[in-house]
Amino acid sequence: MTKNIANTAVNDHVSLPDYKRSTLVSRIVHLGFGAFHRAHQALFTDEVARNSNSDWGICEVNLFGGEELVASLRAQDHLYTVAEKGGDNTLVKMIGVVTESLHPEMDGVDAVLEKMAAPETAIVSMTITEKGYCADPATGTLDKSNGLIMTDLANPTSPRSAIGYIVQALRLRRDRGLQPFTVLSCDNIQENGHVAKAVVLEFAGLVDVELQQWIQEQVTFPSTMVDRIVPAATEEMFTEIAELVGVSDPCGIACEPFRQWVIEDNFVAGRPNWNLAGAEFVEDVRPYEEMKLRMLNGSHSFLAYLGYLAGYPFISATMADPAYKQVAFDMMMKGQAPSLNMPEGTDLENYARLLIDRFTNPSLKHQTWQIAMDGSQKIPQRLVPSLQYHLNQGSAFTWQALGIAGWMRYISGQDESGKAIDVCDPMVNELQAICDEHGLNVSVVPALLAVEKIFPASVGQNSMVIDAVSTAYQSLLDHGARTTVAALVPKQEAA
Ligand code: NAI
Ligand code: CS2
Repeated sequence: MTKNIANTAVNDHVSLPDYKRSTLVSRIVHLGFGAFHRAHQALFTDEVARNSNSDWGICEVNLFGGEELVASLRAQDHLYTVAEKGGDNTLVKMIGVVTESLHPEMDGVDAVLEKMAAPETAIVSMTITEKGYCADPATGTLDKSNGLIMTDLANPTSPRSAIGYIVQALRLRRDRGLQPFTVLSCDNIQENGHVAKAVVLEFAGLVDVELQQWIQEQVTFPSTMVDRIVPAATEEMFTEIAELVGVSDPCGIACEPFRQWVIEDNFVAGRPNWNLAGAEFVEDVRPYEEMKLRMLNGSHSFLAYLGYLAGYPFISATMADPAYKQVAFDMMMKGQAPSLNMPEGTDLENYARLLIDRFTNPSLKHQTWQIAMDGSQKIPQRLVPSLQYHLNQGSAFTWQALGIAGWMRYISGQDESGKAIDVCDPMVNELQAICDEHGLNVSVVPALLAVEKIFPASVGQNSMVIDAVSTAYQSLLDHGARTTVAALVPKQEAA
């Protein structure tokens, strides 16, 4: 028998689940057993079980990929470890709240639908990446030209997309006279609950208008702000976790110590007391979401594109460059913060300083390439709304313009030394066709700004935006990313 964390004694310092796992019930079905969920929602739920007599367990589902991960999870009794890596110490926790797992390729589509439609399922939560919502990124409405959506609309009882699964599972519940579940989006999307609701309702309306009405009346879609930096797993990380735990854990994941979860308290069939693990329940999550998406994710994307182009493989490496560190802070405070409308007493400067420290954490190897992925889905959340704010105010949007120019230079598919870039994006074909037509030439800027799925016309067709992004793009061509970023450091600080 292969040794794993379920059948081998682990090192003493690993904090183990101290509750009775056999009493847990799969009340949550989670779509997207990726890196983030393991270190965030599952860990919060585990902590609730440690701090109370909660019976909330999770059935994990991966709709796309990750079959090996699911097989490994099953082999180790659905246990796995999380290593929280601070600057100088690491805490290792074993998570025990995962009760079962399903995968349509391994268990069939119906097994997943039946679990979602089971009477005890109270929440269907999701970390399926921005593209999983099959929404038009600029408007947040259902993208009916999306291949998965077209397939699911033609065959709604055997879905492939997360949206198709949710609608079909809700149809089964309605037909069986069961109460609905809450749909809980935990992805980095502005008003993620509203976007989830919009795409689910629109899809339902196209297959069954009465079902659409039932969902509208019965189902809630609370929005959430989720935060914890969880880089994708690497071989180096697995080796480190094996040393810390005493046995290898193919489902283990490392992350930063910081975590935050702000949730709209609007659940139709109950919820765990995630507040016992530090989550905050609020009436309106929007200001928190906007703060995080613009200050953290906006500057993260900026650092990812301009860092990658400069040859920095990790965010911590870009932060070791004093110019990048300074410009990231300025972008947060001067570029993004002014566009926010926060509750009184929010200290945005303190928040920005914390973000700079988190990005600098040298023990996290967060690849610039990973964050650069799926830019077409991220830029509309992270850079466009603040740019729009500055246009309305008549104020400078230098950082947003350079961030967008960095993305355009990155998706050309060729780095500054002429090496190929592996561009991952659901719109890669459309975007690279535009890039190929123009080559590395500033004429690509208006052509990309005209892609309305990413840039609303009020931004993409605005001559000030076209000029500012073109100037930044030309500088990237003429001088490269490092020099272009350094030129944004205010003179006295550069001296
Ligand atoms: P991951 O790559 O480890 O996992 C992605 C998950 O999404 C997988 O479970 C996969 O099955 C699923 N997925 C991918 N495409 C899908 C589709 N079209 N439909 C349905 N499911 C799909 O990524 P990770 O790190 O777990 O991040 C996932 C999302 O979580 C991010 O896109 C972001 O929205 C959110 N998030 C991630 C953070 C991080 O630091 N990793 C922090 C905060 C939020
Ligand atoms: C990152 C985020 O991959 C990305 O695009 O910006 O996943 C980031 O790490 C998280 O939002 C932090 O909470």
